[in-house]
Amino acid sequence: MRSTGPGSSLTLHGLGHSARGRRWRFMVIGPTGVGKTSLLAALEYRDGLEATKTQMIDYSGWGIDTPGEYSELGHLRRALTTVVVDADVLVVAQLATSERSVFPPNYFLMFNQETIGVVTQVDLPGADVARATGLLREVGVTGSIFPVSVMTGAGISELRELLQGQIESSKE
Ligand SMILES: Nc1nc2c(ncn2[C@@H]2O[C@H](COP(=O)(O)OP(=O)(O)O)[C@@H](O)[C@H]2O)c(=O)[nH]1
Ligand SMILES: [Mg+2]
Repeated sequence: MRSTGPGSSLTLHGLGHSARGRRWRFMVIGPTGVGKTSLLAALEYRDGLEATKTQMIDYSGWGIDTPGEYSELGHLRRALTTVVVDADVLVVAQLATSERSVFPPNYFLMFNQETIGVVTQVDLPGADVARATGLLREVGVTGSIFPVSVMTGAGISELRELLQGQIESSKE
């Protein structure tokens, strides 16, 4: 389902195109409440705290937003394996204060796309970036890992720069 939202009016997108001839996209994946929608907003210079519950896969912004149910146990996670074909890069979100991942070991090794990790909400008390990084590696995230907070802005510009760099190289 395609909808219009604040993200669709941005010039940030850069209009990169992948080898398959459509716009270069990344997809943010992770359980409910980890901060996917807030992170996407912050990457687009929108207010990161306006997020409401994500009901559907949202293609309107710079990155593709997914409802947490697609990452959690059950039939919808199986659907994730078909949904990710719309993305060139997978951004896997792990909450900094969580002691576990919702994904099975090596889950992301089944995808051809590059996988980037984000450790979210690192401003929270009890945040453990090393533990969260270990969890992301266990589930098969092989690319760079960014500790981020939309509250403090930590890590946001670094992640944005990496994604913009990928857009630029997708145009070549
Ligand atoms: N303290 C803190 N709260 C955050 C951060 N990112 C998101 N949140 C809050 O966490 C909740 C879930 O965020 P949301 O983006 O909707 O998560 P999603 O379900 O993964 O899309 C919201 O109440 C956000 O305001 C963060 O970096 N720090
Ligand atoms: Mg959401």
